[in-house]
Amino acid sequence: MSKKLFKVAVCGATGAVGREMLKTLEARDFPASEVVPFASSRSAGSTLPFKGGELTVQELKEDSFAGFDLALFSAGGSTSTKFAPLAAKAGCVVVDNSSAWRMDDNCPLVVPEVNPHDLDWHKGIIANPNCSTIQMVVALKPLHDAAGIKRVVVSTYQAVSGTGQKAIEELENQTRRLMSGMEANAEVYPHQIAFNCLPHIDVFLENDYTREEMKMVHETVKIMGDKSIKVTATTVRVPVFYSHSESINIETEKKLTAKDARVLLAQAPGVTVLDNPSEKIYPMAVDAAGEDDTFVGRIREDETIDNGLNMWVVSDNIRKGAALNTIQIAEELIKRDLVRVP
Ligand code: 25A
Ligand code: L14
Repeated sequence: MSKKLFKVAVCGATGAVGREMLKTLEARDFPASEVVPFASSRSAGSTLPFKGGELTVQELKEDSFAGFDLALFSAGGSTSTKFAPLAAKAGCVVVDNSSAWRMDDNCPLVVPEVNPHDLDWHKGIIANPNCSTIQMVVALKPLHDAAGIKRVVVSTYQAVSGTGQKAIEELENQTRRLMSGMEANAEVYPHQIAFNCLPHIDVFLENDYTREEMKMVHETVKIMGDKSIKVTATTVRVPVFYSHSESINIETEKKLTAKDARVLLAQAPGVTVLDNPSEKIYPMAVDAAGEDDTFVGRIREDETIDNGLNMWVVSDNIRKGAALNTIQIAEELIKRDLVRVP
């Protein structure tokens, strides 16, 4: 990695993902000359811990980006829609966590283990995929390269932290109240989330799928760079704080045995295979929380078709699903000498 240092803006720094971005920049010793946290006026003046000291949160404004090299965004779609182009105009390369730019033809959608080469054509704004999509494509990529994936059927079990800090508190409060014989009020989610499963993430669309489900369909094709891959998804919110789990069924062109898949996945970057049923070893949300890797287990052949596999894929949605992937993109940009707006 080059010795050059970069001035980094973290936009949405007070959120669940923004806080994790600061921690990740620190933990990976990111080559930053300066890191400045930005959020809305609500949080301006508050402080966030960084490298043993504190950083003061600044209000994000139109003219905030002068002099910065990189802007990492996780402040929701409307903030990114407004501010990411201003940052790029000021010469700052943006890596954006929201859904705003992902399907824009001018923006690469990148998971560094899968399609780092797409960074080469960036025009200033790079999109970070949806958390459920990221962990799925990390596991699909080595299998697709070896055997050609035709179809994916995925069901997710998604943690509340994906929705942000308020949802984490809602699950805590509802659990405490219900255990004390009190009523649970739902504010963040449309129904009680404690002791429940909600087959509803993001909004319903005209085809009766949710937007979260259709993100998995469209983003997977864009990241894998293969329009022939068919994906169908059911996304479910479960009462888990950190880490999304996914049941994934794939159909491939060529035959892969479960053993073949285990070997391929064990060699894949960013993947840890945890698959020893006789010892009760398989990926679990509580173990993946706080880790960087995507964990894959329960790998078995689908006995209803010729070339099919089932697997269980778990990863920390705030880390690989958001903050870590964003910073890995920034690191890959540095490696490729692409931290400049063309
Ligand atoms: O539109 P999208 O793309 O679908 O994204 C919707 C939401 O999904 C999250 C993210 O929530 C986003 O808001 N998200 C986005 N990408 C994600 C991904 N890949 C993702 N989640 C998972 N994976 P979030 O909570 O992580 O981040 C919200 C941040 O956005 C800041 N923000 C909002 N409007 C802004 C803005 N920043 C700049 N300009 C604007 N106009 C927001 O900052 C937050 O950082 P804030 O200052 O407006 O509000 C933070 C408030 O939260 C309080 N708080 C924090 N912890 C607690 C708390 N309050 C009580 N208890 C706590 N424990 C802070 O005090 C502050 O008031
Ligand atoms: O598209 O609420 O990145 O779990 C990720 C978190 C959408 C909502 C995204 C959640 C968001 C999702």
